[in-house]
Amino acid sequence: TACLLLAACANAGPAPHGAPNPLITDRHTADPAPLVVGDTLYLYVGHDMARGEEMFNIVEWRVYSTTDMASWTDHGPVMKPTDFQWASRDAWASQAIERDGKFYFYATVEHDRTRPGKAIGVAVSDSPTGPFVDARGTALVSNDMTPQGPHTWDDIDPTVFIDDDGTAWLMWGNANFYYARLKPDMVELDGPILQAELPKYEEGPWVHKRGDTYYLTYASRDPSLSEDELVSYATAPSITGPWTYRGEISGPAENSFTIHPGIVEFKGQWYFFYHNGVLTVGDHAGGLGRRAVAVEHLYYDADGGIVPIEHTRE
Ligand code: FUB
Repeated sequence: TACLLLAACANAGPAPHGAPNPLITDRHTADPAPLVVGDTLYLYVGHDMARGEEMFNIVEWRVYSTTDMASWTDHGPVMKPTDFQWASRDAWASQAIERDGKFYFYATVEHDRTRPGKAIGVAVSDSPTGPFVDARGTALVSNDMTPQGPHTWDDIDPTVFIDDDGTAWLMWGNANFYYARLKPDMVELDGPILQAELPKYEEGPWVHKRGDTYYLTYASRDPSLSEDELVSYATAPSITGPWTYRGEISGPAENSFTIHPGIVEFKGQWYFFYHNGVLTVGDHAGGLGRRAVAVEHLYYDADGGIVPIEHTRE
């Protein structure tokens, strides 16, 4: 159905990007977050360990690196949720960014029992491969800071961006899309938490800039197209919007319900990272809580639109 809906087909032939999909085959990995540092691309992922019908059991974040997109080095775990002393479990989506020679890692976790629900922590390291250490001792964003009512897991999926003027922004959210300025120290919010309306918004925002245009890519849902998440995007003339919806760019991920975009330019080529549920590891078939990260080339049309992306397999 993905092929019919979006011209985005799984299993469409050899990957044209030199990277064999799935990228990591010895364990299940989810929520890929790429970061380019010099001539190396680092990829932060959650380590999926759900068993049976369990929804998710993501025990740690790991980082991999490549200089050529073909061979990948496993640097091991960079952090686990309880390295944030105030957190209890659930290494959900993350993203790292560099500022002034330090690396800041924003990550979703389950708060401890004093404040049930998801929260976002920030950790810091001198190296992209960690180890990362909690930079605050408390959550950067937690359930009591956003107007979510009974929705206790809307504070998930941070994406972080430093604008050309040096201002840093954090964006996140499930069902609601939130954003806030960060202080130059990168570990405190600087001003109110704001909200923007994005059509069919579900979760997993990722922001990038190309030329003068800001791109906000996110997991979306439209039951008239698919029961599973798709990837949609909007563009804007500034990081604070106004965002113009531009459509869907990626069909559902095979066998995983969720899809989670991560976009970077590396050595002159744009890449789209995502996850799917096609990988079997040992006795454990792929699925909702056993995902596998993958990558495709990303292209823009003459109007700056993102060309719909085909999912490939090795
Ligand atoms: O991996 C756990 C959650 O599933 C993420 O936070 C969402 O983006 C979805 O991928």
